[in-house]
Amino acid sequence: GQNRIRNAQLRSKIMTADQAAALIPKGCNVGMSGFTGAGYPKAVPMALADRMNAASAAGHKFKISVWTGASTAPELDGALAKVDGMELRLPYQSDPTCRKRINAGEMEYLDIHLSHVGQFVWGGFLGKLDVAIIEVVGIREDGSLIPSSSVGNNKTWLDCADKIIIEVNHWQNEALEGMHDVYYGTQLPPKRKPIPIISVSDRIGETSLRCDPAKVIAIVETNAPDRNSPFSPPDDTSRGIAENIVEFFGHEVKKGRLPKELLPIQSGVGNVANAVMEQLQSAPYDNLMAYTEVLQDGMFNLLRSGKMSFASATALSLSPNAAEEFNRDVRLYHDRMVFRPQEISNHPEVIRRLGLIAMNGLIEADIYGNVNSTHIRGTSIMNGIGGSGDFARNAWLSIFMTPSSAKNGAVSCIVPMATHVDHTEHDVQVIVTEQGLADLRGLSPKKRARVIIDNCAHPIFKPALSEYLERAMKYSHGQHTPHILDEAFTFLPEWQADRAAQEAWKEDSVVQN
Ligand code: 0RQ
Repeated sequence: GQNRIRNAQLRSKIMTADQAAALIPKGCNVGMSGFTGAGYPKAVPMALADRMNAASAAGHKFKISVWTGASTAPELDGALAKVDGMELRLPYQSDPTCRKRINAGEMEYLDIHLSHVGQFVWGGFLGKLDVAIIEVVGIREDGSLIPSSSVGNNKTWLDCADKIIIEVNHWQNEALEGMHDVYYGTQLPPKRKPIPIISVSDRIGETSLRCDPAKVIAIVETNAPDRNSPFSPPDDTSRGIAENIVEFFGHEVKKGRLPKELLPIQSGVGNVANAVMEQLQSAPYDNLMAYTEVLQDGMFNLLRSGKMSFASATALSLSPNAAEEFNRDVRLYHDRMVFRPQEISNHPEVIRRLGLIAMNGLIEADIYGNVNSTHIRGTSIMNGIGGSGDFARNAWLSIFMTPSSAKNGAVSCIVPMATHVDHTEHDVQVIVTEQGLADLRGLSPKKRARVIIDNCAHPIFKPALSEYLERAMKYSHGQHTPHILDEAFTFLPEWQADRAAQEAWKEDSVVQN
């Protein structure tokens, strides 16, 4: 512990996770570190879950509100959701138990653009932050904290919380020290100044997180890996999507609309995003750059092979194999990677200035180009909007990618009208599936509908979508964005069951009359 905790005054605060969890009051707001399964606290949340369990066995309710950077892991979201210990969760989650509780109406969830969280807290819109629990690699002599595999909202939590609990994780590589860039120049309006990032690799801040030692109530030492889930190897569908995107880049370069080393890339979470990065490995582009949120295996491999010269992110989200490799060679990446707070990695001003190519997943897109990233059947949350809105609206080129169908072909991901809209037709420039790619730029709604159906829909659903559009273009009251409103959601399998039940009920009541 001595080497990692170099500040003598703070060393006296070392205790067990149980002792630290005992210092967290019931009903408080807790800001935790963690972003896409990286850099989350690994011991105190579980100890807290045990305390909650004991309280509930004794007939008391013990809940807290949990704020993070983004998704965490079973040891945090999973453990707290299992004991029904979260009153409210924000801003992004992807835990199965957590999701179940939210969709059962047992837990509140606030789905916020990831770049907005910091300013919401500073603005006081979310209430007081009582406790911060932050995983770090170590503590410097001056008491500042060396961030671990994600920065997320840690700066905001440390600045705003009344009390701070630090987890020093010995599993995290000490050589991460120096790879972070924590910017301390953000202000609230009307005092804001430009954020001086002109190119992806610019450093504008400090390598550690400032921390007031007087607020530190506990330090807990851990030795546990990040979530590090493996990615599925690219299948035909994700390879098809990736090939369509790479072909499109070639077309754009030929037209002179993208430079030959492309523009800085943002790539979303998940297998499809990872497959696209893998595909770039064999594409004819060099000196690629990334200005993104999450650095997954595909992007790491581009850095390793030298196809990508620099990546800026807020979190490292690697598979176990890639994590092992990164840990072994970390020094090689010191001048090729930087990790920033999420308010900077996702900042609209910087995204717009750098002119990013943003690539994110979706749940469904409608024929006019509205995208649903978050809700199954318009009512159940999947994960959350994450950073997709920060990037989609402000990127130079905004691409959404998806398999054309879900649930083994039972559900079309291209629908007449999205059941929930996260990204409007104005923010979506390109939609791509394994079937093909629709470039929507410059197209009016009816032309967009034609090209989305023709290029992106699965052949099984294409005739019905075409027929819907044709009828809407005959019978819709308005002919700017034609719809047949009482049929707009009939693509949902559930709708057909509901409809059959309704018809049966109608027939019954006619007979009875
Ligand atoms: O569920 O595994 O239970 O079958 O949704 O779908 O196809 O595996 O795709 O992993 O890329 O996730 C939008 C959720 C896509 C993700 C979303 C079901 C499908 C499967 C996942 P199962 P896939 P992906 C920056 C960017 C928002 C945040 C974001 C996401 C599951 O990309 O969370 O973009 N995006 N952040 O079966 C019913 C449909 C469906 C459907 C998919 N139409 N109907 N189920 N599914 N389409 C990073 C961060 O912000 C951190």
